[in-house]
Amino acid sequence: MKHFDLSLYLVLDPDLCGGPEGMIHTARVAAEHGATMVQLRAPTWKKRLWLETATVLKAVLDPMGVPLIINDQVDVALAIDAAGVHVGQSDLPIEVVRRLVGPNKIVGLSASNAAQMADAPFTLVDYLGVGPVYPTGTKPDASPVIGLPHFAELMAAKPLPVVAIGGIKQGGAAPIIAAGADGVAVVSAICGQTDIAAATTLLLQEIEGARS
Ligand code: TZP
Repeated sequence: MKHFDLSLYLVLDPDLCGGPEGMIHTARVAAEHGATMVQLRAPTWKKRLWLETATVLKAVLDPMGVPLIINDQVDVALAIDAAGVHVGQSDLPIEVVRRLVGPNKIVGLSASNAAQMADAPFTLVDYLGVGPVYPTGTKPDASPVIGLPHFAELMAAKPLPVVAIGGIKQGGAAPIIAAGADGVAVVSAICGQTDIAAATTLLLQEIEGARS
């Protein structure tokens, strides 16, 4: 049975986290302090580095029960038996991804507007990553900012569990949960922070506070 918790979803970035070693350290500390999922995302990497880093990340995260999701590289996800894959609108089509990974892996899909959310093949996808909700400097080619009011409208009709992404910092997570998201995905709010443990704990407290 697939089990996952989108509450606080860390997306690792090589530049912001300090390369593979920094990513592994960040993932370990964040998972120890309550991050519920970790995604390896490195659009410029060669495949060998993907494989090596993903192998270590899985060894770190598995004992803590934190699923490792691989961005885009379905072969790497299969090679290391990752918990799942996350793909964007221009990556392999979901039908192909699901055929390759089988029924038991977690499959996430990025969506940045109502049409993409409505078009998501919801029997084949486990969750949607919706954003950018706020302005972000982390992804230069990100889609237009959705903004909180429209994000709340999108949440009213969500066909699948949703993790919000894009510019989410302390203070920005609670309104997203209040708007109906199942969790928040962050890069720079954790990656590169001087106190990763504190950054993770504070975000988690904010998310839990918004739910209660
Ligand atoms: N997809 C949409 S926005 C984004 C990604 C990968 C970057 C989010 O980074 P940050 O630092 O949390 O704004």
